[in-house]
Amino acid sequence: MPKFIPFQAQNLSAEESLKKALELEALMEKRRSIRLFSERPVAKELVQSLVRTASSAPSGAHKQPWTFCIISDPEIKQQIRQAAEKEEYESYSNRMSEEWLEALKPFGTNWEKPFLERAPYLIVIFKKSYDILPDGSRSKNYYVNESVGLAAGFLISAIHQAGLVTLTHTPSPMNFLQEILQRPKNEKPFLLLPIGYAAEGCEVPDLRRKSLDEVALYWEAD
Ligand code: IYR
Repeated sequence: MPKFIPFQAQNLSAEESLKKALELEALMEKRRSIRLFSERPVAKELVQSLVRTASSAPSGAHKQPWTFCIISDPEIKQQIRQAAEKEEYESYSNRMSEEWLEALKPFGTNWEKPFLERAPYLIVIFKKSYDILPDGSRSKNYYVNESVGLAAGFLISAIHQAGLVTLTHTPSPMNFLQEILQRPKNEKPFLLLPIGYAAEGCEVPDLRRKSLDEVALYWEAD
């Protein structure tokens, strides 16, 4: 028999719920992907809290099929930067289509990734398609991409709400992360997030977000 325990509900009034939702909306609207980091240090306990929040995300059969590699060692950051830039150089020069390069123009990105050394922390999220049990046998995980994507979303949201900035970086291919970080074969790199404070005077592309009307459809009773 599954064991069930009482849910600790927040018990907010409708007004309180709406106020909280609107405040969160206004805060999240300020989130931007940032590539220029300040050298201002970040406390390890802060990063650990952000990762605990990320790991609270829902996951298929509650398997939590993820590992968060938390990196502040400058030597490892340098190795990651070198390997990422090698792949990115190849991608920007030969692998990405003209259409893709055109789509990226507004962001001013190129193969150089100085933020991989400059940001005080890098977090590399690995997805686990299965777990290896202590006896060496395999235990299957479910909806792994969805689950790890949700955890990444929780992490990005937590980073922003703590006043820090990040960037979803996906060097491609990224198997080099598996080697540098010596992860076992059931773990595959999913996303790399540099974390820190934004550099003073840092600028971001002048983007607009889709309005609610552009992203929402309704089915309502008459
Ligand atoms: N991975 C490359 C290219 C890149 C691709 C997309 I889609 C972006 O939104 C941004 C960059 C890079 O990191 O530069």
